[in-house]
Amino acid sequence: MIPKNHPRYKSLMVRESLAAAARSGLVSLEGLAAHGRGEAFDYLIGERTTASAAEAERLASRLILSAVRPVFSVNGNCAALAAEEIAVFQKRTGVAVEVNLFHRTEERMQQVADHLAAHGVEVLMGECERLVPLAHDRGLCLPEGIGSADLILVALEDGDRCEALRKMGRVVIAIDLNPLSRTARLATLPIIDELTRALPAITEACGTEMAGDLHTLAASIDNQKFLADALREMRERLA
Ligand code: PTJ
Repeated sequence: MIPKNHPRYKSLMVRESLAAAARSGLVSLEGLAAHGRGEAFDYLIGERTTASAAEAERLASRLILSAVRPVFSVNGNCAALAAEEIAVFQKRTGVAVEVNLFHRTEERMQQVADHLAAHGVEVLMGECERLVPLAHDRGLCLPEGIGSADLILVALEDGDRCEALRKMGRVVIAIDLNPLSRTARLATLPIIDELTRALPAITEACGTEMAGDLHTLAASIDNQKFLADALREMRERLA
């Protein structure tokens, strides 16, 4: 039992719920390590949304509003941390939600989809094909989802998929607390913020921001600036 007045109450509760999700198989054991890495970077950035991340979140909402086929790619960690926020985000934006797992089994795919559906998310389901050229299972996706999306929102993953999607001409928004990760460095737009802070901020901005031409807008984004801003914030806190 974690006392409510514990100074790290929220963080400990999130850990506890992720540990339970790992025991049930919703989150992979590796996902717990990924969460710990995120916690460390969140500490460094001050566990708050920086002005630069808020700007990225507004930009993200413009990109999403400008996309014709936006898809949110959700893994076990995302589903366990933010199913409710994903449901609200989807209702506001109409974004398609597809489950994409690194530690993929058909059983886990269904488990993540069921968890999202139980929180009101409409999950795209069907026959996956290897449409993203990757040797591992993140390459498997739905032809009517990530396979034909013009914009893909990814969160809490570091690896080669973002690079592959960019090479396919897709716009990629990455929510990732680690500004040094491959995914953050290679995304069209990196959002260096915690998932459950970033998603509501993007949802809210969708109510005020305007759509434009997706690729013109994407080409105008300086992703290095957002990475540099986050690294500067972290350095300042360390100094
Ligand atoms: O559910 P699966 O099978 O698809 O497994 C997911 C794994 C664990 C494989 C996936 O999440 C992963 O590859 O994790 P990585 O490589 O550790 O990358 C996760 C990134 O997300 C790291 O850069 C973390 O800093 C970051 N991160 C962790 N928690 C959060 C976060 N970023 C934003 N908000 C968080 N809550």
